Amino acid sequence: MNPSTPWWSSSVVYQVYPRSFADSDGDGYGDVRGIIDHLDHIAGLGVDVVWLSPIFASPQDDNGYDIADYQAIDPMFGTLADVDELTEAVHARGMKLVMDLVVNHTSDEHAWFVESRDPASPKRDWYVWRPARDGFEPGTPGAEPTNWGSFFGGSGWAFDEASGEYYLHLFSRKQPDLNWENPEVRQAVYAMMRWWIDRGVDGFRMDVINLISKTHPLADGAVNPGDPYSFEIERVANGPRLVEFLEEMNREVGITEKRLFTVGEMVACDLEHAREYTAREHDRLGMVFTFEHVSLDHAGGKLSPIPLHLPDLKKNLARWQEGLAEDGWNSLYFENHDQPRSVSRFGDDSPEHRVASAKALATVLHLHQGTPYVYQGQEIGMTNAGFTRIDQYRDIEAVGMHRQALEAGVPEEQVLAGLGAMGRDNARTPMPWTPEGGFTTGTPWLPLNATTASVNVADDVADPDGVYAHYRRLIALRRELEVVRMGAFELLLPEDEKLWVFTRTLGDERLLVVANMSSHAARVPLAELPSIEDAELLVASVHPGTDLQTLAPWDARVYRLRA
Ligand code: TEU
Repeated sequence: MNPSTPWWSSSVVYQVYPRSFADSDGDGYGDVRGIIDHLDHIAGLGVDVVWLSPIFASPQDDNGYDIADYQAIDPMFGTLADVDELTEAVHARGMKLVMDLVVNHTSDEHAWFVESRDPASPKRDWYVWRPARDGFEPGTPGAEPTNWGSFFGGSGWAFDEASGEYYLHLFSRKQPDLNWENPEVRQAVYAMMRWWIDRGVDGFRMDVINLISKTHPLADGAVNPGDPYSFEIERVANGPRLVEFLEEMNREVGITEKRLFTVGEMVACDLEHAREYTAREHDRLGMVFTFEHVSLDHAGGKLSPIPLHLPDLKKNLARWQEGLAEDGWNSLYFENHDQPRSVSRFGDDSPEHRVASAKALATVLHLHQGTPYVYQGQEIGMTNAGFTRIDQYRDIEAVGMHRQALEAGVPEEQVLAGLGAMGRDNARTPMPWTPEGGFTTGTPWLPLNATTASVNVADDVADPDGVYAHYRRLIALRRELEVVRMGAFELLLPEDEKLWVFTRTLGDERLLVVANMSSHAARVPLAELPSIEDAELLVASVHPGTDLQTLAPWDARVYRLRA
């Protein structure tokens, strides 16, 4: 490999959502000790990096994405000593540990914000405080400083009785946005990041990091018909000082110098932005998470899902492959704690096709160029939660969206169907370690998936044809073959609605990936593909028939072509 190629370009990341991973003390919530206890499950996949969703002190309004103290562990998850032990255990297995960095906002219970509530405090300017709109009585309808909406519904501004002013919160009202224009805020964040690095952490996944620079002065945005709030994303995302802040952070924390892992989660991040943020000539970010490919099946919003049109997904990924081929770097993901389960969304979660479709999805994703992410449970083909009533949901976004949609007159049936398909709790049901559950000895904070008796770690791992074994194979293949890491990508048959076909080429090494992404047999137009004569079959999602002419449902194959 080119020595200037960063180490993570050969890595695979496993994301742990701690509250749902493993509960060691019976309180119904996963914890750090639970992760330590199950570390071999993760290491056994062959991954290189473990990313933990937030475990810091938090009122848990947004499951820990509302942080009250960046340097303390929430008692529900354990202690700092537990985290030190986890860090050591991760390193002992040759893996790296990446923390979630949530610094667009804090909790309203963070000491910084508590202080900031006092208009006379030196920390007043650490958050985004504004008086009521000109000519409006503070606290009355329409008096918010701008018409911005919050991602979780309602206005993006909360009124503070005591001072008569408003503070900005792009997420819940318990998640006030930090004012990154203030250099003291930035230095405090960098100091905290250095503190974690000194404790042994190897990098950060940066939550909504492209929202830290807003367009000033803050002003009303365009409004869609029928919507009281503006979501003109340009006003809050990819702002004029973002690059400056990212470079400053990189320098002050020593990100490039210490070869730390970074991935920036970015709403409204297109290819041009991604290139700008990840180009290697600059010291900004290692890679970004875009939302483009996980928004293709949303019509109006995420509560109005539409069936996925396979060509859209293939072509979107291909565009990013080409766009970041020469410079920058791709992250590759189908799932995380905010997205529904991919086997339910892009695959077929019926008992007949679940395993094969999970394996086919894994095959296509892991044969792209970039850093693949495996979200806990994906490696055993977990399905959506299957909730049918609002009282089953815990997610602040789901509860808020449900309330708002009902207020707007949307029939509840439709709302529940939307949440059932796209809601975030779909991916947050506890890890089913055994057919009986095995997540907790107490009452789990969110019900286990109803499929646990048949979809669980013990059964899947024991099956040589299971999903876990397939992931192991794919991850090993990335390690073994430079063409998987570095080969040029070419999408074939882009308009085919069932087949996902591409090649990877590096020198005279060439791979052909052919996948039937449907629950019906598919004919392969062999004449339009490179010949597989004498090719070696490296990976197959189902026991393949002898020829490639007709593919069984969810039959995904990787061939190494003869030079
Ligand atoms: O998510 C950012 C984000 O904008 C969306 O993914 C969000 O989850 C929502 O689905 C939009 O409809 C990040 C975190 O991953 C998420 O868990 C947090 O709730 C959010 O930021 C706030 O910190």
